[in-house]
Amino acid sequence: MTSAGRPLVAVVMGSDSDWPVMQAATDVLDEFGVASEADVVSAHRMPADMLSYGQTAAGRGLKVIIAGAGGAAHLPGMLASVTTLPVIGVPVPLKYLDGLDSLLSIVQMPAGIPVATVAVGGARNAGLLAVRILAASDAALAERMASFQAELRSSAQAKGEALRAKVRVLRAGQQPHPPTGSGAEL
Ligand code: RP5
Repeated sequence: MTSAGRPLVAVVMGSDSDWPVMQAATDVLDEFGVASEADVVSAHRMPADMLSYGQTAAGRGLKVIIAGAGGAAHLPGMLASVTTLPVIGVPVPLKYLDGLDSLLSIVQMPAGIPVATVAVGGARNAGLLAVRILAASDAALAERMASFQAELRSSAQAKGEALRAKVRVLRAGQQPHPPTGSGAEL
């Protein structure tokens, strides 16, 4: 599987203004060598095209759809309603309401039509979730995910080691306080 092959993951968004957030999804898919396509598919401004995109996605060989939108963010849910593919929703934060509007629009789906919603602005995790979905039936990709997670662990351990060293230095530089009630304070 290479990022130059036939796209397996669609990264779509309601507007090109979502791209600064959504690019993290295509970036991480590239890191894992998973081919993806990126496009603007607006649920409100081009509804017929959006429905057609969702209806033809599986037939074009796509396996996962990542859909990001902001505000009244109906794109992920509407795509999920016209495809059998797993859909991952990315709430894009806009100028007002800090993305809470996007989050609630995407996450509160009615029973029967699931959208796997990531955190506000969580496009990188959306890409990683898409990799995990594909890795469930791709041993080589699962191996790469395991290596990635091992690197995360090493990095977190190194942070702990650095923090412990910092605390040791701070404490070594502090004057010890005399115990209270010992009379030393008189
Ligand atoms: C939503 O409207 C898009 O997903 C975007 O987050 C938001 C604003 O779009 P623009 O006005 O910037 O094109 O549908």
